[in-house]
Amino acid sequence: MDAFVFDAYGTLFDVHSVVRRCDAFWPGKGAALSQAWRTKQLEYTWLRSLMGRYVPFSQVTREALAWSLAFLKLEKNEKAIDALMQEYLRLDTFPDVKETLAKLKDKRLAILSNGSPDMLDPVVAHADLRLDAVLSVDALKVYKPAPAVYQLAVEKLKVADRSAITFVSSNCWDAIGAKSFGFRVFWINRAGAPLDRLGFEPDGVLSTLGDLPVKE
Ligand code: 2OP
Repeated sequence: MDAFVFDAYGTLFDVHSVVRRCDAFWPGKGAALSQAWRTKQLEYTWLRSLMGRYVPFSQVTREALAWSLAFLKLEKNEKAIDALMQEYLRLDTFPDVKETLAKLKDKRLAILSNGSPDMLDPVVAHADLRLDAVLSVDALKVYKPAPAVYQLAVEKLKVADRSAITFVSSNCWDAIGAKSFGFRVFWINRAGAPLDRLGFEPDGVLSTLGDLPVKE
């Protein structure tokens, strides 16, 4: 395949390293806060796309955190919010990321993410990932799974056909959106979740990134 394109948050970067930081600020609430935050963050991307009211992922992420604190009746502490937002800029990669990308070194590798450049650039630099492109929806002002987002990868990677791209995501709805668009798709189903019923199925469902078939 010509190119491998990866989702960022939850696929290459482990967003739940934020749980520990949440727990430090609100002991015992880290998991609940991290879960509410991630769910609301994604909800806001879908709603803003449908409303035609795009704002960058950094703003969506901050607003989703503010909602989650109110939802869990935790005090709104600007210092803690700033610290948690900073955490997003230095997320750890999952353990099998580096070795998997190394196995793909003769392919073109890219990230295609909802993340805004002010979030993606630092986290990619922090992880020292070698990529041919880091593509943000911010160029289009619309979020995944809008087809235009996946089309961005076709254009920027200059592949002959969208089927020449292998797309990898741990977010089932993103994997299905990419399959609906026409990529070859692997869903990294680390949590063993059921497949979303959205009319399309990934070409493969894997439990870790390391299981990605790198041979043709
Ligand atoms: C991303 O990085 C949605 O988390 C996903 O685009």
